[in-house]
Amino acid sequence: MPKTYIIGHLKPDTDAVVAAMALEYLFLERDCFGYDQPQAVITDPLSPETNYLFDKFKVEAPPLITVTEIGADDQVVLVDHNEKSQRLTGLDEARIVEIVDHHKANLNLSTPVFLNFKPWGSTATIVYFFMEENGVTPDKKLAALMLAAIISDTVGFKSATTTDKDRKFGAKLAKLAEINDIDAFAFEIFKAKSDISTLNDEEIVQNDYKIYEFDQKTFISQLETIQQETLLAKKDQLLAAMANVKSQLEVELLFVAVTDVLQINTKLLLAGEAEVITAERAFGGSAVDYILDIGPKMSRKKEIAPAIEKVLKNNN
Ligand SMILES: [Mn+2]
Repeated sequence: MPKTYIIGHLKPDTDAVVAAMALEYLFLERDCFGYDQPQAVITDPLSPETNYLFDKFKVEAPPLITVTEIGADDQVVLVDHNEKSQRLTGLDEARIVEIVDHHKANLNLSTPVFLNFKPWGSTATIVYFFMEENGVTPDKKLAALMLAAIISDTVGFKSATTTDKDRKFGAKLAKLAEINDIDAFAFEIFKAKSDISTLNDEEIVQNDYKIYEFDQKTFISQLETIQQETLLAKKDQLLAAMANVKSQLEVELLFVAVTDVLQINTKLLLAGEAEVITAERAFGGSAVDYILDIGPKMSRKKEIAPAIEKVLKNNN
């Protein structure tokens, strides 16, 4: 019997994993979606933050699969991503039947699929909306994880991507999860997110990155942390690691955003002179020793990547 795999992006964050689990829950509760054996899966290991949350709430992680497990009769629902560069490598695009996402669409599929895009703060917010529409209530643990996903993606409802839907559904999920102190829960999540103790410098640079096909191929990674100063203190090692990653991944520009989620501030680490010029044009100000303070901008999706893209477009 065919299966329906529900898959988040490569190097999944909490939202990608939890939104997949929440969709599985919804699809199992309601036959009307018509999916055979819906199953949330991951295709890369969990982040320390997601591991922390699964330990805390004693929830089992979705199984880790490889592309060879997806058969010719199986279907795939993508969550929290859409473009090819962020999908499971080798995934046959003909398997995709639905996409649930809150990122900019960059698609050219050859067949019609269900597209559920909403410009909200997290994919978990969108899945909660579908749950409400269908009269489905997540259980207590899933509610806690969905709240965590919203908090993680919106940096505790402080990112520019936050919408009223995130706040409203976040409050409902907190009630279902019996979490009274949302700020304390957010701080726990930020602490877990900041834990990069098991990573070497190149892994730190690549911990949460996206490659954008702008006029120049551009790598932007983001470290959301409560220890911005500690991270910047090892700037020289990070710059060396950035140079290595830049040549390994064959990107033309490489930026690492070090975002202090408590102070609400981002400092951009710049891999070289081209990045310095681009960043100064995009955000104003002057870089000092390959660091540019871009102030309270925290959203890669809404603030950082678009500003860089605009400068690169105007260059040509
Ligand atoms: Mn997301």
